[in-house]
Amino acid sequence: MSLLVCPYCYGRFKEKAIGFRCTGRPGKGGKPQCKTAPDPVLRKRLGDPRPYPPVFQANGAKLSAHHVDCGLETTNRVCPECHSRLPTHFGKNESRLIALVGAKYSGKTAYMTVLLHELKNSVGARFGSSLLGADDETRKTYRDRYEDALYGRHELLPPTQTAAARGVSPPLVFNFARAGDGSLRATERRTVLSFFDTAGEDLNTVEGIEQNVSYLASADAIILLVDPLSMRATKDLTAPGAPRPDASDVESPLDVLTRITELLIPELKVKPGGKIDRPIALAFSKMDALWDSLGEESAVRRPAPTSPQFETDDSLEVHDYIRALLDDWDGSGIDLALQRYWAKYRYFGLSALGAPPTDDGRLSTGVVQPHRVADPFLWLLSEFKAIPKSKPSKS
Ligand SMILES: Nc1nc2c(ncn2[C@@H]2O[C@H](COP(=O)(O)OP(=O)(O)OP(=O)(O)O)[C@@H](O)[C@H]2O)c(=O)[nH]1
Ligand SMILES: [Mg+2]
Ligand SMILES: [Zn+2]
Ligand SMILES: [Zn+2]
Repeated sequence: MSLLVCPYCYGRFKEKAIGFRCTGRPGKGGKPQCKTAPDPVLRKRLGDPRPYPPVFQANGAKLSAHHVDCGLETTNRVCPECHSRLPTHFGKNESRLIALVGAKYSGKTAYMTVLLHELKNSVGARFGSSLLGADDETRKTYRDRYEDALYGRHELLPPTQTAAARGVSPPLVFNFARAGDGSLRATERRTVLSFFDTAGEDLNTVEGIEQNVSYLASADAIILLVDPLSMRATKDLTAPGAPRPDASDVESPLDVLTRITELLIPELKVKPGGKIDRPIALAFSKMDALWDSLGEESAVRRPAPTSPQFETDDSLEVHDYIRALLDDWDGSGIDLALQRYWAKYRYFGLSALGAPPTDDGRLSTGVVQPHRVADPFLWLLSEFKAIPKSKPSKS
């Protein structure tokens, strides 16, 4: 049986190794109540210093276990590596880790915030799906730190702190659920999703890379966000007033792609001449700043499809369009690298905000107007067979 991967620490283990955390309720049959205390494992791995009842080992393939000390049954299953509480039915459902990476300032935090918002709302309506934070921490952090800023106060989010500066911070973990075939006995299909908001700089430092290695190597798929404005050739195409990154400060998209590739090849034991067998979505962010340079009829400017399946033809048109743009933007090295080292890749063009922000870090139109943000994610879900996809009309 294949190993499971913890959505919180990316540790790998067998289902049987899953641990249990006692409920901490008063004992049964004259047995004492188990005491709560800070859990050194949880504190070390995820920086959580709060007190919890003890963890014990039992058959992790079962959904509950009896704690001998207090005689009580518990359904609170925990990761053997970091002691995080695992999502309900973990190990019985699909669990997919999608890594979101990109250079500093490429738009990762804005993208993650808007993507999750879209998954809850418009994508939910389109696919009959729901997205719920898997734990209290995720629900609270997403709402307080991300959603309220962008959707409530219309402010951009501050640059993400590096791993070294912020210490450990757990990823956001969600349950994506979709009703089955619509029949009466519709079974829900659930996918556990884990998002880790990396700081772009973390791809530059040794500590940062170490943290990212386990994250990237455990991921089932990668979304690599690329800021088209970081490519020199787009300078004259950028809408007037749209902020551009300081070229001396950000890494080129090809450098980031090369680094990820070099990191994964040994980690995944790719044979010489072989390819990395994880799908990678290379998504150009901030396309709003380049609207006017794209043809009126461009597939990238077209609104995303609304049908309850992934539209393959539409996606391939966007893919081809971006590939052609890459040539214009002196980015053909990116395509060569993807062809050579990655078994499955696709290009996307999107905008999280819909319009360039103001200089003082606010939304210029006052509202978030996302464009095609869910595309890369839906492509990956369709690759995982978590949502249906249409057949391409030409092959
Ligand atoms: N035009 C435009 N600009 C965007 C968009 N999303 C983000 N930006 C700009 O890009 C800047 C960086 O965005 P972030 O989301 O903080 O980027 P990041 O990749 O998380 O950056 P680090 O955390 O420093 O690695 C923002 O301050 C915005 O100015 C977008 O959809 N359109
Ligand atoms: Mg960030
Ligand atoms: Zn874990
Ligand atoms: Zn107990």
